[in-house]
Amino acid sequence: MMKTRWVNIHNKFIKKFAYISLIAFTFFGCNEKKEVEEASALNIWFNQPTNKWNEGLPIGNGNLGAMIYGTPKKEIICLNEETIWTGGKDYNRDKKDAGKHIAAIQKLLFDEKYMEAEAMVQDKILADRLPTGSDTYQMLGNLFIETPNLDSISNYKRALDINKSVVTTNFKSDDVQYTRTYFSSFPDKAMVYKFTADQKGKINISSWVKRNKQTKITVSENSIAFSEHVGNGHGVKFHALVHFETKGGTSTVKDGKLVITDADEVQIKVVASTNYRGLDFEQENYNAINKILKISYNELLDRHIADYQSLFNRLSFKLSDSKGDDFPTDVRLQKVKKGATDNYLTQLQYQFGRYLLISSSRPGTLPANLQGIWANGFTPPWNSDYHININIQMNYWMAEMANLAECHEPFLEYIDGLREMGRITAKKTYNSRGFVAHHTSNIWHATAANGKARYGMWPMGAGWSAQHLFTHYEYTEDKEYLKNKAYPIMREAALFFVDFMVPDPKTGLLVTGPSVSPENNFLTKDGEKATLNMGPAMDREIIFELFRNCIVAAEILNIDKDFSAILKQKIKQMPPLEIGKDGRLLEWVGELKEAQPGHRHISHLYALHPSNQISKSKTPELFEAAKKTIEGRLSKGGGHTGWSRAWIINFYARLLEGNKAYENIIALQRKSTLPNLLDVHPPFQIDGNFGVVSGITEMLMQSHNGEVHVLPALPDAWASGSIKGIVAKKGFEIDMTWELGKLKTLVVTSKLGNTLKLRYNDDVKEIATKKGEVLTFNY
Ligand code: FUC
Repeated sequence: MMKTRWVNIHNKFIKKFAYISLIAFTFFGCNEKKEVEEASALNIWFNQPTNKWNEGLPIGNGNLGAMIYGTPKKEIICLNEETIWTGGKDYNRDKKDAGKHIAAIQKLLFDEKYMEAEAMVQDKILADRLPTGSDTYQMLGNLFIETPNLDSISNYKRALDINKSVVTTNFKSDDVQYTRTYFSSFPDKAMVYKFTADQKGKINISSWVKRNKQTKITVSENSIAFSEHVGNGHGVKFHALVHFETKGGTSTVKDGKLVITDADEVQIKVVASTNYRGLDFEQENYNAINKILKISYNELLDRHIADYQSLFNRLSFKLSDSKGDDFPTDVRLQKVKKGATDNYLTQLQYQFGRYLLISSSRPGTLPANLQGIWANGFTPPWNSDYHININIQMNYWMAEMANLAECHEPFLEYIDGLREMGRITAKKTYNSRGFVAHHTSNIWHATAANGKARYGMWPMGAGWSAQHLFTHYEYTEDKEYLKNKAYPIMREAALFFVDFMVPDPKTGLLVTGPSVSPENNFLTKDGEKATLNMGPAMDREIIFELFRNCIVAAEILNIDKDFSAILKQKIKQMPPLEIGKDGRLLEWVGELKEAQPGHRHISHLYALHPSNQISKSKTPELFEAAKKTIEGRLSKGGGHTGWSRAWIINFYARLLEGNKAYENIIALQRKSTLPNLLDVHPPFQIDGNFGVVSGITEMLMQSHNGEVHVLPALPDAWASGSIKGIVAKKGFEIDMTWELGKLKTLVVTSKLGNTLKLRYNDDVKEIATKKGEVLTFNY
C-alpha cells in the first residue's frame, strides 16, 4: 500500500525552508528490514603483524573471543571464554555486623569528622578486597600455530573487516600466497579459522596450547583438548576443544604438539565452555564440534556474516570529507596524533564500537566487562570485572540509540541478577529493604562494599544501573517488559534508598551516606584529603531519576500508587542541586575544596548525562554551571583516561557544543587510542570505545527530553554527511543527510505510532504518526 499526504505546517520552520514537504508513504511491517545503502569499506588493517596482545585484532560472539596477532611464522591467538573466572559465588562477603555501625558513621560525617568516619568505614563496613588473582577474569589460554618454514614474507596485510566481522591475514612467502581467516560465530557457537595457500601441499604447521601448569592438555592427531579447574580449584571448571581438519597432507602428534605436514588447507574450530551455566559443559563442546563438522566452511561463514549483519547493517554513517580506506589504520592514527584530523577514522571508530558490542554482548551472554570479553594472561587490569560506578553503564549508553537493543539485554539481565546478593547486602550492611550494589561486581553478582573507602563506599551501583531498565522501555514501550521485568527491579532498587536516606540535622533534608562522589576527594578544614560525605550530588541525581522513573512506570502500568506517593514525598525532601560561588555545580553538600580539580570522574554531571535533569530550556542556570564544571575539569587536566574523555564528548553533546565535542573526539584519538583503535585508560579498557559511539550519536540526534532533536551538536568539521538507522526514544528510527552544516533530508520511521515532537534548531513541530509510517522531510 502506498499512501501520500502533504502536511501543512505553520511555523518558522516552513518559512526558513521554502520547499519543505512532508510526505508520509509506505506502511510496512515493523520487523521488515530497511535497505541500507551500500556499506563503505570499514577495515582496521596493518601492513605488519604485532607482538602485542592489545594491538591484535579482536573477534567474538558474545561468549567466545580471541585476539589475533597475525604473525605468519608463529601465530598467537589469545583465546577467551567470558566465564573463565577464579573465585566463586560468595554470600558472606558483607562484613559481619556492618549495619550496626552505619548510624555512628553518619553522625561522624554530619559532624564533619571525615577522617574518623573513614577509619570506621574501613574497619567496620568494607570487606577486604580479595588478593589480585583470586577473584578475576582470565584468558582461556593461548593457541600457538607455528609455521617454521615461512622465512621471507612479503605483501603482508592483516585486517579486521568490520562489515563482515572477519579477520584476515594475507602474505606471500617463496611465491606462495597464504591466507588465514578467523571469525567467531554466534549462531554456531564456535570460532572458525582457516589457513589456505594458492598452491597445493603448502600448509605446514605445528600447534599447541598454553595456559597453566595445572592445565590438563590432551593432544591427538586432530584435536587439542584442554581443561582446568581455575583459580587453583576455587573458580570455574572449563573444557575447551581445538579441532583441526586438513585437506591433503598428514597429521601427527610430536613432542606434545599437533603437527600437520604438506596440507592444502587446514580448518580449525574452537569451542569452550564452563560449569558456570551447567554441568554438561564438556559434553556440550563435543556436541557443538560434531554439529559444526557437518557444516561446510562456506556455510558457517555465510551464517556468521548474515547473523552479524542483521545487527550491524541497521546503521550506516558517512562523513563526506572522509578520505576512505586508503592507508593502514596505524598510519592514519599516527597522522592524527601528529596533528591531522581524519573523518574516516571517526566513522571507523564509531562502527568499531558497534562491532565490539555485537562481539561481546549478545542475548544469553554476560555483559561486556572492562575489556569486553578480551583479556590476556591471568591478572588483567582491575580483574577485567564489572565496574558499576561508570564503566559498565558507559558500555551500554549506545546500545539502543545505535540500533543494537538486543545487545543491551545481557546488562539488563545482569542487573536482575544483582538482586539476590544485593538484598543480602542491603540488609546486612544497611538494615535496609530493597537491593544495593557497590562500585564493582563479578559474574556471580557480588554486591558487598569492599576495598578502600574512596571507591568502595558507594551504594549507588544498582540505582544507576536501574536507569538502563527504564531506558530500554522508553525506546520500545514494551509494557509487558516494563511490568514483569523492569519495574519490579527498579522498585526494589528504589526501596533501598527509601530506607537508606536520612535527614541532614542542619537542614532536615534527606541525604545519602556514608557515600562518595565516585573516587573523588576533597580537602577538610585541616587540609586532609577526605572522600566520605553525606549526600554527594551524584547520589541525589541518581535517586531522583530512579524515583521519577518508578513513578512514571507505575503510572503507565496503573499500579503501586502508595509506593509512588512515598517516592514523591521523598523527592520533595531531597536537597536541590547547587551552584558554587565560581559558577560550577557543587559536587558535595556545601562548598568543599576539591583535592584533585582535574579528577577523571565528573560524577555530579550525571544530571546532564546520562540523566536529563539539566537542559538549556528547562534549567538554564544549571546548564551554564555544567559547562563551567567541565571547563574547570579540563583546564586542570581532566579527561586523561579514555573513558573520562568519552564521557566529556557526551557532556558536550548534551551542552549542544558540537565543536567542543569534536575537539574531545580528536583528543581521544590522539591520547587514548591504540593503533587497532581500542581505547586506552591506559591500559586497554573498552568503555571509551562504547562511550564515543553514544557521544557521536548524541551529537547528531538526541531524544532524552521528549522530543527528537536532530543535529543538536554538529561540529564544523562534519559539514556534510549522513547517518541512517539511529534510534530515538518512543520508537522512531532516523535517517538523515546534511550539507554545509544544514539538514538536507530526514526520514523518520515511526515504529510505535507515537506523536513525533521534532526539533531542528529552534523549530519544533508536533506530528501525529501511525505505527509503521515513514515520514520524509526535505529541506
Ligand atoms: C573506575 C575508574 C578507573 C578505572 C576503573 C576500572 O573506578 O575510576 O579509572 O577505569 O574504574
